[in-house]
Amino acid sequence: MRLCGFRFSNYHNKVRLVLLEKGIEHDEDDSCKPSQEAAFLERSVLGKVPFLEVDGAVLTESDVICEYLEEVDSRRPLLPRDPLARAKVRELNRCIELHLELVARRLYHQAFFGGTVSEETKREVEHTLGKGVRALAKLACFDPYIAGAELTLADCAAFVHLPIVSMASKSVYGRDVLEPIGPLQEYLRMLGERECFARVTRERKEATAAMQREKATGAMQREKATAAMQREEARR
Ligand SMILES: N[C@@H](CCC(=O)N[C@@H](CS)C(=O)NCC(=O)O)C(=O)O
Repeated sequence: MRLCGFRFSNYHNKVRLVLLEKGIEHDEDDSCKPSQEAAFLERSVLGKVPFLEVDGAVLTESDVICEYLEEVDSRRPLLPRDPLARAKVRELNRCIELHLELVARRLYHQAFFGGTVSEETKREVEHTLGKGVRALAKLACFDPYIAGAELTLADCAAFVHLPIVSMASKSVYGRDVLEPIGPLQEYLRMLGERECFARVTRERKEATAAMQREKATGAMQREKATAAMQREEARR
């Protein structure tokens, strides 16, 4: 199987964590960026990443991919056996992705990409995030993992998404909306010490640095080209 996406994508990294924690052999194409080009839509129906190529088929949606991995390889389970406990893990996952990450995503344009978000959007997002935070505070156990004594899929989701929600809210509101969730930082630090989690973090940072270098080189090349054009214009 081959995981396609890029290494500073939180959703891509969630699937990587699952693959690595489970010790599933796989290939990775970390050069895939989201696109609405027809050729890319042939590979990923919504033009998003990540997607998993497996036996000539393609699976999209990181949750679907993680659950598929859980079904095909249960040697190192990341979901409890008990149906109710399994559902509680999924409930946590849903809370983190649907009621926190997806909501905070509306701030990323301003928080990370130099854009501006309207005051109305900021207000709406802050209100909705408040509800998600309240829910997460009730659902999370931190005992020591987010769903209890065992590492689960919900830890993989929490590790990649919650720091971004914190960063975005600090940047836009000047406060961390996740602060009321007391043990969160300690919990994320504990997860970060696990070998696979540390690896994904290290490789995310390397990918981000490489992307920034590429951008800087591109900007320098554009500046040089503009300066050359201006010199040429001045000579005419
Ligand atoms: N629900 C999707 C979300 C994936 C997602 O939003 N990926 C981002 C990159 S981190 C993306 O492809 N964005 C482009 C877009 O939304 O068109 C999943 O769980 O896989």
